Amino acid sequence: MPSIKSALAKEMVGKKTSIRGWVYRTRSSGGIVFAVVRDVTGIMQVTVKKGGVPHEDFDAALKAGIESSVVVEGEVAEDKRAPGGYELRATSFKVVGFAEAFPITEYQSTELLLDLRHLWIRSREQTAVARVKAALLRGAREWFHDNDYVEVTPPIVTGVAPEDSTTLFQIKYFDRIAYLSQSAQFYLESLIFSLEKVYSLTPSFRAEKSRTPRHLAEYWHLEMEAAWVENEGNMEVQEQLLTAMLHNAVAECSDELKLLKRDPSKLKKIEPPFDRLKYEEAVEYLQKKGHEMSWGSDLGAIEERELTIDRSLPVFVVNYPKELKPFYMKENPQDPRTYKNSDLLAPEGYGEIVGGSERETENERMIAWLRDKGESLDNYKWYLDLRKYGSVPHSGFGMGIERVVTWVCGLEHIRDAIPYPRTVARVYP
Ligand code: NSS
Repeated sequence: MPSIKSALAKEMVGKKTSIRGWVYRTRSSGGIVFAVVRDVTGIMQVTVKKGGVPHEDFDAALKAGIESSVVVEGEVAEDKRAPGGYELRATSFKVVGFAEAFPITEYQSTELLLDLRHLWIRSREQTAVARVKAALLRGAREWFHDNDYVEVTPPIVTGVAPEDSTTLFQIKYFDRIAYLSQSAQFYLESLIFSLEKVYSLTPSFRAEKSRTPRHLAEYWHLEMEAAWVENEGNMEVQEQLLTAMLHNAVAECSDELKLLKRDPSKLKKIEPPFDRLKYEEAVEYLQKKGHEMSWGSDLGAIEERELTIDRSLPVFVVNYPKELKPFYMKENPQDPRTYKNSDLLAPEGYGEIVGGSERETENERMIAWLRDKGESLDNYKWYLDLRKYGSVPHSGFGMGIERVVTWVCGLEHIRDAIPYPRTVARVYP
């Protein structure tokens, strides 16, 4: 069956065609039903005239409320007032599934829309976000493929905590305790000794109790790890990958971006290199702006906003103090108080979208750290083994896909970057 987009064309005028989709709007006056029908490609006005269709079809058109699924046959005609400039004058109007009174109307509370998420995801905004997200991911996969990375499939049920152990989700795993993965990093590290350049796209879990507009309990994590790459090379991969993702989203989804009130040309202008700002310089800048900061202060949402609000390109903050970052990062020989690491911050105030580093290759320092934190070395034995058998300099990073989508689509809250957001307050629907 032809798509709505293909029916909305000058050369279709006077021709018979059929469309199918869902009633988006409907009204009737004086023996005519005007129904706007949507499918994945667009919306089209259908006019159903009493006498122009079989009797039962006209009754069906009168009864078919918003979100009823329909198949319509008719003739395309020009109509300047109709969306897209054309309408379908129905000769047949069949309802496939009647819709009860749709519970979502124009003004609804955020909570209600979250309760009705399974229906709200049909909205044009949510549909546009889903398409932009898919285009970003396709851009990423293509870039990795073109650059000889192998996609791998690490486990989600794990016994290790690469990041903050206070945000681990524990699960009952037969007669033991296991965790939902926070990051595939350690498993990716193990795979570089044979595959050299790997990436994965997996759900990651963080038991974040705080309700913030940029934290989910479950998010999609795009991670890469590569042998023979130092921290600078790691940042170059991030710049190129992100640029490829953005440019693909612009190429595939400029209409969706416009619907979301984002200017595609702004994203198109983003190209490497991105600025590199030392943590120390970031702190100085923030002090000048009146923030109370000193060496060792973390950069949270407020500080990242200040650092990026006036920028149109992403920016790397590099060489964080060790106390702010995890144990697996490589010490910076130029300033041993810091690591060879980077956070990539999105512009316009959005803040962190990627965290990455060169990895420590000496076991001693990592063992000392784990002991210090009271971690069981048994759980990490396999990870520490990797340094014993032909270790090489290597680096990697993790990108929070919903963080990128939030920025690219200009969303106020990260929950709108995923169809079914999981937060401390919500696992329904
Ligand atoms: O904790 S990270 O900063 N780093 C890692 O997990 C590394 N082990 C990744 C690696 O090197 N392979 O998380 C990486 C990114 C971070 O920059 C955010 O963009 C995103 O993951 N992230 C989140 N997104 C949404 N919600 C939450 N709670 C969240 N936590 C991190």
